[in-house]
Amino acid sequence: MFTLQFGQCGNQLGHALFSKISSDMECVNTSVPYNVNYQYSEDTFNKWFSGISKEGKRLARAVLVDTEDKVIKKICNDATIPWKYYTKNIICQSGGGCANNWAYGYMIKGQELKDQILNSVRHEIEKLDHFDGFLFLLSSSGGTGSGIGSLIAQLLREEYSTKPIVTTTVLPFSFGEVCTQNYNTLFTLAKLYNYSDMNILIENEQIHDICKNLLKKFATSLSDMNDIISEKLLAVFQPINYLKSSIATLVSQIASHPSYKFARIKSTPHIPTTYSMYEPIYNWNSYLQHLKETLRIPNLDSKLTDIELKLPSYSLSTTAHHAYACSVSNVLITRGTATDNDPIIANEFRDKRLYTDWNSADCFSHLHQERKFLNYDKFLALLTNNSQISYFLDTSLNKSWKSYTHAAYLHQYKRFGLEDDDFLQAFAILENVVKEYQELK
Ligand SMILES: Nc1nc2c(ncn2[C@@H]2O[C@H](COP(=O)(O)OP(=O)(O)OP(=O)(O)O)[C@@H](O)[C@H]2O)c(=O)[nH]1
Ligand SMILES: [Mg+2]
Repeated sequence: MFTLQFGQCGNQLGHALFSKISSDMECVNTSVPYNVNYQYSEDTFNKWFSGISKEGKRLARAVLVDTEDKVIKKICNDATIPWKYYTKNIICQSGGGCANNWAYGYMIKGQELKDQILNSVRHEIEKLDHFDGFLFLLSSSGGTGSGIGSLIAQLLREEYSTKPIVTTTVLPFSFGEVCTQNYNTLFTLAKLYNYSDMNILIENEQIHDICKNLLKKFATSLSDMNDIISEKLLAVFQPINYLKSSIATLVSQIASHPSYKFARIKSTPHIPTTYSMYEPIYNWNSYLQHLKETLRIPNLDSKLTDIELKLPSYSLSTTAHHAYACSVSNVLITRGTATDNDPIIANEFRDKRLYTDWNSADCFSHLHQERKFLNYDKFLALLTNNSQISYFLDTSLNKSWKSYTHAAYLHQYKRFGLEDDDFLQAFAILENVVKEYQELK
């Protein structure tokens, strides 16, 4: 895996991700024999790191890009951690950022920095015997991550046409942030739709609520949120002991149809570290049921609680007010020990009624890793490509369309070379995506 971190969000999230990987490698309570854990640690190292520094720290296989140096300085000066970045892979200007403007990132700053970024990527890849794929980390609503990230996805797609590009796109809060965020999200999602193989969407608003409701963090910080997002990503991407878990296989299981390339990660349990010894321990079946309930959608105008914000024991209404989203495909990843008394039976997810009828053969797979993840007795993630995605996209699209019809803020994009045609093309791509997801059955 080759990680590319863009902008404030991408870099802070990347830093949290590598720290979490290191914590996972260093867990003592693994519940597997020494040799199995050794293999897991070795696979983890090979997947995410590409060497050891002179001081004995793991060197992350990552390239960092930003157009202001505040965040990069902060994350690279963290001397307390057992890993670090290669200094030559840090591509950072000390300017004032891309002013929350996708066009400035894509048309101007991206053009200035692209050769340096691509050279760092090529240099890292030359060192590898086997190269699995790219993982992009960025937010859709600033200017650097969204604009430069989009450009680099496009250029890497041309240069490495057969290598999977997985993007993780952090979506903004629905209110209270900057006025250009909906246009930036529009352009980012439209570009990545063309150039990435699978785009994992993370909603900041939902992550914030997970921190508040499940971790009981009443003053949630970005760092708390990045911890949760990292757990979600790693629950999917940490090693699993079969070939099946390569990035290419995962992408082909989840996003094989060119019209449906968006995915989300539902995961459980997320528990406050300080209280974990008092947390109830559930059996696998309760967690599986809980994850399945996260696929519920409201019927008609009824409102639905987001099940990911609840504990598994939350008693669900059994009245038939809710249906399940229609999935293109789901991959369930379970981590921890299963026993005869507490087996993992994933049949619930094989229910054909959860899936679109044209993908029924390959719609579901289950991967398991005995080795505990981050000291959790059990941890589960559902990588899901389903119709729920249309809700966010539709809302965001409507907001940007409304601004566009009032010609609001357009000059900020046109002054960097974008034209009405670029807006209309991006709207057309995403409107089509929303329609395809809404029509899933
Ligand atoms: N989850 C999470 N979201 C973040 C973080 N930092 C910023 N964001 C979100 O990202 C969006 C802003 O994008 P940034 O990443 O700050 O922008 P940028 O890519 O640096 O672009 P410019 O600053 O405009 O050059 C907002 O929606 C923030 O809520 C973070 O560390 N974690
Ligand atoms: Mg920034």
